[in-house]
Order: sequence, then structure tokens, then C-alpha cells
Amino acid sequence: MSINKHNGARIFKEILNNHKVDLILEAHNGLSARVVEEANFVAIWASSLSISSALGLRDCNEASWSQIIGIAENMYDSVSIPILFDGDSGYGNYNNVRHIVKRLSHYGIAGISLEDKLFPKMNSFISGEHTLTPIPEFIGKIKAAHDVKKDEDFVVIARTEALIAGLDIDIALERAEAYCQAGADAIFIHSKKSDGKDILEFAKRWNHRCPLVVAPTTYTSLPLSVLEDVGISIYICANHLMRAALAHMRNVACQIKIDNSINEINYVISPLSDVFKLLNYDELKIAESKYLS
Ligand code: SPV
Ligand code: MG
Repeated sequence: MSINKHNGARIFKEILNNHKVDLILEAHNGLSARVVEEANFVAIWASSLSISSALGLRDCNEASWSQIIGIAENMYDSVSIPILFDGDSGYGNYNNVRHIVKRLSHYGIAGISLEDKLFPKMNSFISGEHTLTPIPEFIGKIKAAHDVKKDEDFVVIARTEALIAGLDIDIALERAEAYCQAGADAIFIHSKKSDGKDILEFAKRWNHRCPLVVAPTTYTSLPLSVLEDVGISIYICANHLMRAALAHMRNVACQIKIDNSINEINYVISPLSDVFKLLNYDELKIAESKYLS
């Protein structure tokens, strides 16, 4: 199926259900979204951590939902591939979820991931307590999202933070089962362990009941084929362009300061011609000949 702005949700649903694992990469603004598309990724993860960081804010709902959605809309306008929106814990209760999902699906965003933590939530890799939402309340959010979506194919992914909260795999499975019954299109099972063994055990016991989503930020050495075999459908590279930007910006800033000059730095940064190419300035010439002649 060809990709256009109008069938992103359908395409993303197919990616979710195609019985193979697909990598999707984080973007946090229009430019990074273009980079993800240019590199031929099938979809974009609109990461709360990366978008917040790019705003200079912490990933604990310091940025408002409207700020984050505004960035997701910028990204949508910049690319043609589907965007999966990281909706945190829904910015409140079922009613906040309704409000956000209406707006996302109206705009053409492909789907939302909702996590079973309290609002405001804290990034999963920050130590401390990660309190979970009671199951009935979270089920209400999943149902509310489906009830208001403007696109039949808009995807609702339920993320359980049970393992992040230090609870055992039985509890994670119990929550996943309840979310699946409530209509979640996939389960996002998250862990901060470095070997990924808990994810593999969860996935084996889940036994392909519905597609699984993971973000293996800490367990990077698990082979993709192993994850695919246990039913992982989406492998989120959750923060890598934001971290790449931070590392490179810092190097360039230090070098300019040391050199007191921008003469040498040109060789390690993108030429402006690259920026103009990526953002398709040539199209303006074609448009000018159409509209200004
Ligand atoms: C994000 O990228 O914002 C995520 C993944 O939700 S994590 O940072 O691991 O919580
Ligand atoms: Mg997040």
C-alpha cells in the first residue's frame, strides 16, 4: 500500500499485525522526523522523553499535552510515514484521553501509546516509585480512546509499567490480559533490565495473544530474531536521535569555543545545501513558476 497522509493509521495497523518485527525510530521535531523518513524507517515514535528534552523540559509531564501534540503535528506535516504518539498516562483521566485522541486522530496521527501510571508520570528510567493506575481506571482510558477516535484504524497501544514498578511478570501478564480484553490493539511491555530476560519470559507466556511492542533502550544486545520469535512486532528506538543531537551539538559548541572560530567546524556539520535539500527548497522554484508567473 502506498503511503500518504490519509492512510497512516491503516498502514501502522498493518505494520503492527504483519507477524514480523519492525524498528521504528524516535523523532522530536520536524527536522528529525524528516531524517527518520529519509532513512527509510516505516514509522516514527513521537517520544515524550525526546520531545520534552528538545524543549529543555523533563519527561514528567512538565510539557503540556498541547505542547507535545503541537510538535507531533509539526512532524506529521513534515513526513508521510505514520506517527505513533507517546501519550504518557493520558494527561489525566479518561476525559483527557478522549480530548487528546480526538485531536490526534482528527489530525491524522496513526495511534497512541498509553501507559498505566499515574499523572504526572515520571520517565521509566528514573529511580524511585512508579505507582500504577488501578486496572479499571486504565481500562476506561483504553475504551474512551477507541470510542472517540475519528479514524477506524487509529491504533491504541496499552503500555504496562508493571516491570518498571518492580512488580513481577504475573502482574504484568494480568494487566496485559485486562488491557487486551478492553480492546488494546497491542501491548507495550517495558523493562529497564539490561539483559531483557524478563521481556522474553513475558513474551513467551503471552504466547502471541496480540502484538507486542518494546523499547529495548537498556537491553540492546538481544538479537532481533529472538524478539521476533516471541512475538515482538514493534521495536522502538526511543531516544537515539535526541541523544545523537545532544552529543554532536555539545562537541561542536566546545570546538567553536576552543577555536574561537567557525572555520574548522564546517567539516563536521551538515552543509546548508543538505538542509535545503532535506527540506525540499527546490519545490519552491516549481511552485513559483506556477503561482508567480
Ligand atoms: C519515550 O521515549 O518517551 C518512552 C520510552 O516513553 S522511555 O523513555 O523508556 O520511557
Ligand atoms: Mg515516554
